[in-house]
Amino acid sequence: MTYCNHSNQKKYPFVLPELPYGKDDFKPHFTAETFEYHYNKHHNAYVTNLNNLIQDNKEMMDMDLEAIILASSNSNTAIFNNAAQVWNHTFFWNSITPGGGGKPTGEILLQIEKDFGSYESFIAEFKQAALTQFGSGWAWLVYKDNKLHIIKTANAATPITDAYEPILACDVWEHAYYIDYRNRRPDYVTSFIDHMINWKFAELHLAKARK
Ligand code: MN3
Repeated sequence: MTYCNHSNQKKYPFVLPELPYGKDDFKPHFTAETFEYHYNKHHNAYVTNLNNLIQDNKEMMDMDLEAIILASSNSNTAIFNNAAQVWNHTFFWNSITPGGGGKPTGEILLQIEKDFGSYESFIAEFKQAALTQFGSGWAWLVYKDNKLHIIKTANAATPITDAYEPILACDVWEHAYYIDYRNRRPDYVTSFIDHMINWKFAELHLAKARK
């Protein structure tokens, strides 16, 4: 089983996946400089590190990225951290789209209203998770046991090791917002929610998770 066809990669050598939009497309919420650091430097470094770490590991060289994440999660911190960050970042870049955000429609809205009571309650809970993740980490909308949940993970930790189906990811590492928002994580999270969320991507994953 694959959690995300966009984020999983079949085998070594792993690559930096292309962004599904231009680096200038999110202004003023993200500038091109944010992408130059966050994507071209941070995300790319995880890819390079992962390839270096498994280049002599015959077994892992034939595994897909998700299999490496699951296989290393309790046994090899360096491989896990880099593999999970390659996956998490690819999922994150797909979780945002230019002109996105705001209240969704359709199936995803119905499921949000069923599981959180209202869109407003969902936003309040998502913000709470994103703002209370101490230090580096992620806020996630996930699906498990026929229900949406909001969770947060520290550092490279990823919901797929707990068999959650990821629906949306918000990177709350300082490197995600420091260039455009300095230390104002709340303003970044508000921009993410109001102007960036890719609800089509979320709906695709909701449909997949329900099967
Ligand atoms: Mn990041």
